[in-house]
Amino acid sequence: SSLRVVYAFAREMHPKTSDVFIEYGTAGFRTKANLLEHVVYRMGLLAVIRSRVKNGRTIGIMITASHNLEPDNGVKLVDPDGEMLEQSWEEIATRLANVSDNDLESTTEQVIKQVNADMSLKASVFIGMDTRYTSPRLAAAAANGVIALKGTPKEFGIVTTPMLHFCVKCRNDNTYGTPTEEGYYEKIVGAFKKIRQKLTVCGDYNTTLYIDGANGVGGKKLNIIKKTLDGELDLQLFNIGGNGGKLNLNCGADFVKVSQKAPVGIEHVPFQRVASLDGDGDRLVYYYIDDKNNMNLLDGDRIATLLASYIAELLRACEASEDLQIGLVQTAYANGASTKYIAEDLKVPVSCVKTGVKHLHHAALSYDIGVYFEANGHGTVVYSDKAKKIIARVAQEGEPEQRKAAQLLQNFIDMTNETVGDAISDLFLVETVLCARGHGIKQWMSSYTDLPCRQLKVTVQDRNAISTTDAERQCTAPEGLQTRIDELVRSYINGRAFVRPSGTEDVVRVYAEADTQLSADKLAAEVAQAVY
Ligand code: 16G
Ligand code: ZN
Repeated sequence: SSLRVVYAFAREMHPKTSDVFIEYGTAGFRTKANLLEHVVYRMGLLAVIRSRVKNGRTIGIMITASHNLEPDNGVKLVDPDGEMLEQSWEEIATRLANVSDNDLESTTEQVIKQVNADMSLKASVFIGMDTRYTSPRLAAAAANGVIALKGTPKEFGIVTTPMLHFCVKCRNDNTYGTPTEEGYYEKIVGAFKKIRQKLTVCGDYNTTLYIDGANGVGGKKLNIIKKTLDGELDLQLFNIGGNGGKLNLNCGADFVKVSQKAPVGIEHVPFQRVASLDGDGDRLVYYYIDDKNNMNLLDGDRIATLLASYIAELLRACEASEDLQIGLVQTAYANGASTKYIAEDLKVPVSCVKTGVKHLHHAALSYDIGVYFEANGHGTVVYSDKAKKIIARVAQEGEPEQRKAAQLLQNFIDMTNETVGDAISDLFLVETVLCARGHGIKQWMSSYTDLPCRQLKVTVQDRNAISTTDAERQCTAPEGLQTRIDELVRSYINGRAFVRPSGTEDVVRVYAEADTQLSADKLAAEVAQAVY
């Protein structure tokens, strides 16, 4: 059959060159770029099958290893509504990635039967990639996989991960926007401009914002956006590639969050707010250096609380807060001080789920308006149809003051990339809230005080020997480890610690917080010892 030719082609063009087992993890497949070509080709095949199971709706393939260093790369699939691949398909993806070239044909047939795909349907696949030099080759392999099963690939070239999610969503639901990079700017940046016309720059807010682009795609796209902003925001871009800056190396959101250090490549001015993006533009943290040269970090928890408190404020102004339940979703990494602030000061319900965007996103959908953020800066806001309807009604029919608030909220919703966490969209949301309140970075920082914390990673023989429960806050195996952690934690004021196997690296992660940095460091080190 013609499919025979396809599999023979795969064997020659994108052969499996490694026997190392690879798994579809928290964020798809991720490893050294030179081990990925056959995997990506096969994800092209799988995306076509998935598209047909979804009646020909478009599926996305993103080539990126996010905040990892340049030699790594990765691939993940995006579902029709712009969400992460349905969890039950992760095992299928893993199976298809690991079979030998000889078994690829029979395994693909098996998968087609198992998921009951009608292979006579049309199939559409959007492919995007980050700035890694290995990405074009991998994107081409993905396209070959799509073509092999007679699907239609559309390559977007270099885009942020959230841009690809956005385009997939728009292609399948044209009420959401236009499925192009320009369509993304039109909707998200357009909404920001509309909102800025309604606000006046006042108080301690100033329009200068420094950007740490991690030498990745996000900074490059902000450089395009910058030219279209007239005075609403004065972006000073650093680490946008060039000048010998290496992707994610000592810069970017992950570096800033984990090391709690300022990135290289930036001219620091005391109290100047800096927005730090990760390599594929789906994470955002802020920081500033103060007059004592101390680093002050405003992480995902801080962004979540800022957005949630502002949305709650607008809902009250719309007199819609009775009808609409807003909630916040975090993970075990959320700083204890933020959780306390949300519950006690904002009085917003807060829940904790396992690490990984899909878990947060899913939990956020259970609220009328769900705000979710990982401490590392990945997050967004999702609005239910009910919320959108009520807000639209108030915007039309409310009293003048209510109407104004509801219209602001509508722009706020348009500015949000609801499909996934998005550094660019989140940046505009944050800047909007600060501007609306006339707040500078110090006022934002003053809402609560973070507990000092420390993250470590430990290399062990088998990280999967560690099992966790209660949203990763407790471990159930190996025996005795949790008891030991409890003992260690008990001797610290405001102590809290947990361990979990990483979903993206062959390590165990340790998190600790306590009343002082010294204590947090010490507790983390002791817990790391206990893991060995
Ligand atoms: C991935 C996840 C991120 C999570 C991180 C944890 C997505 C799109 N990304 O980057 O949400 O925080 O993994 O990594 O889900 P770890 O398991 O290695 O700690
Ligand atoms: Zn990322």
